[in-house]
Amino acid sequence: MESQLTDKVFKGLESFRIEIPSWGFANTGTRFGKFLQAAAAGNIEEKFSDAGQVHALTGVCPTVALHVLWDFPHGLDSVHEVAALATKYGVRPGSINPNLFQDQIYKHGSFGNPDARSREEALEHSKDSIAIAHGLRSRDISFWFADGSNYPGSANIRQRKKWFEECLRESHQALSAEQRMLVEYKPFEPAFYHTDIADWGMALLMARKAGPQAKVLVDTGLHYLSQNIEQIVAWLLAEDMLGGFHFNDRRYADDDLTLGSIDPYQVFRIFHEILFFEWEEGKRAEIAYMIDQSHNLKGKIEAMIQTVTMAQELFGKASLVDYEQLVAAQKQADIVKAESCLQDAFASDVRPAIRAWRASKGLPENPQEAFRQSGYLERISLERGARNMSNAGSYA
Ligand code: RM4
Ligand code: MN
Repeated sequence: MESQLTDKVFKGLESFRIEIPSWGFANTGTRFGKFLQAAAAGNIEEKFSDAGQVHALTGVCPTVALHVLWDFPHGLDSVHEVAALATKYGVRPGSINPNLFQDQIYKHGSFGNPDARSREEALEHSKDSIAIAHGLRSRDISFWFADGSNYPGSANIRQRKKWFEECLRESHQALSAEQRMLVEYKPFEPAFYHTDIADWGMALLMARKAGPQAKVLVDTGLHYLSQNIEQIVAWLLAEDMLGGFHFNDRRYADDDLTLGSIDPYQVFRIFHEILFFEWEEGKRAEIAYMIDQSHNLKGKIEAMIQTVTMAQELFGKASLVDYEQLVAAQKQADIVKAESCLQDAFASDVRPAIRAWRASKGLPENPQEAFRQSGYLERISLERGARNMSNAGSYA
């Protein structure tokens, strides 16, 4: 690759960091069962240890997304322990995810629940999550709501919208000046008739009503098939309302497949819209890149390294788009030339440049191979195996 292009890839990689989720290291399953892995993390210390490995080998995952219910067994009182573990394993707490969908009180929703007490408890949990984030100096609190209904007529859709607005506004008031509220959306599942925040437009509206520190979070797996996600990204950027991403890939719905495994060109196009925006505006977009995947068959740490590596490749490719040429071609309505700007960048093999960048940072050129050589997986499989394999959860 020409040195000018290598420079572009280096520049892109310098700015690219991606957050990994604590829940990606735990044993998870499908609706039908869990297939256990001996090496899975069973507690917050093990999750930090595994995340620390991914960061040590890739150098680009300095933060870990945490789920309040799963990672803070004593709520706010767990903050010190979590902070100490983060220091011990060389990664920082990242976005804090309230859990407003698992407790029994959320059977009919959280902020949209017709029962006032359930809404109050949801609000309490939301404020606790914000306080936890504050205690850990985490900037982002990511809200995802499972709220919705399964049958026509069973929910007052407009009333629930009002409750959502109220609760989000009140949560927003609890934010400190440097914190942000990210509002995620999902078209369906677990609700199969209506979902309270079902698409980016609803999330945008809710974020606007919540307050100035609220932005939209785009989870790439949570759209209807064939939806143009990069257009959503471009519009949110133009409105200064894009807060961050949950990256994953899918073939059908919320499949949680590893990023780029099905449609790498789509991820490239998303990165392109962001980098093009930054080039035109001459400023960085304040976006949190996060992974939201849990792997039930692939090895968890390997899958995470594979995802991070793929994200770097696609970001590196998007960094190669020649904007001067692109803008000129767009102006002249030269469709083929404009399209080629993207296709040429996408077709470029950036892997040698990425390996060189890693070497320049003292990182292993092939993090996956380095992980396999490290012996870490064998060690944790032995240490955790007996506990993990006897712990077969049943869905029946
Ligand atoms: C949802 C959504 C959220 C995640 C939960 C567990 O589908 O993607 O971000 O926290 O799953
Ligand atoms: Mn998500």
